[in-house]
Amino acid sequence: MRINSNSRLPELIGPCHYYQKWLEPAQATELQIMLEHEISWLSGWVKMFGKTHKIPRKQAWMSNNQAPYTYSHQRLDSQGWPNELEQLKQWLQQDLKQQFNSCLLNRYQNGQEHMGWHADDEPELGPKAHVAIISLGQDRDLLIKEKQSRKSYFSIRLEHGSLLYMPAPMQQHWLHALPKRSLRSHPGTRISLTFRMRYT
Ligand SMILES: O=C(O)CCC(=O)C(=O)O
Repeated sequence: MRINSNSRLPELIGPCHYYQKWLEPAQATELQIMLEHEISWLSGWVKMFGKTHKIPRKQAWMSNNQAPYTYSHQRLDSQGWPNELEQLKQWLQQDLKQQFNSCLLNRYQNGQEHMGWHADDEPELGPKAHVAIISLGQDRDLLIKEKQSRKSYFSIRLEHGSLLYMPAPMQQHWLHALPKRSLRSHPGTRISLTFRMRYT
């Protein structure tokens, strides 16, 4: 698998850098099929306002030091890095000149599965949190809005094989979400690989 060297220059959208064809479509498809079969995709529940809710997507977690990922009383244990993801991590580090040591994987069965507004600003990510999202499968929209004013607002179409880089200090000032879409317009499955650098 090799990165498409024609699309190394990102498009700047709000506080993000978007690389439309960071992976060739055929490479991205191969990777998606591998991940569908070789990853243990877990359903999870979170507690909010005293009620337990099923998380509307499946997840998996990988970390260099095997540390688990925990949030809202949910715990994901680290799975081993498949060679293909280890390779992607190396390429990201070369292209973005940043280090990554963990990856949260999200699997959205179709447009009905989603992720609410949040920032990736957990203390473990440090004050300069940077996150890189590789998208595989069904195109989905990522919405971004300013935390304070809620006035600046962007929508980014995350395409098959794309890379969205969210550099520091974006997580301090912006929220992002992957909203629900209709089954008719978004029938397919999407996997996102969200690479991070954690300090615990
Ligand atoms: O699936 C996506 O692209 C969004 C992922 C995300 O926001 C996150 O993992 O924090």
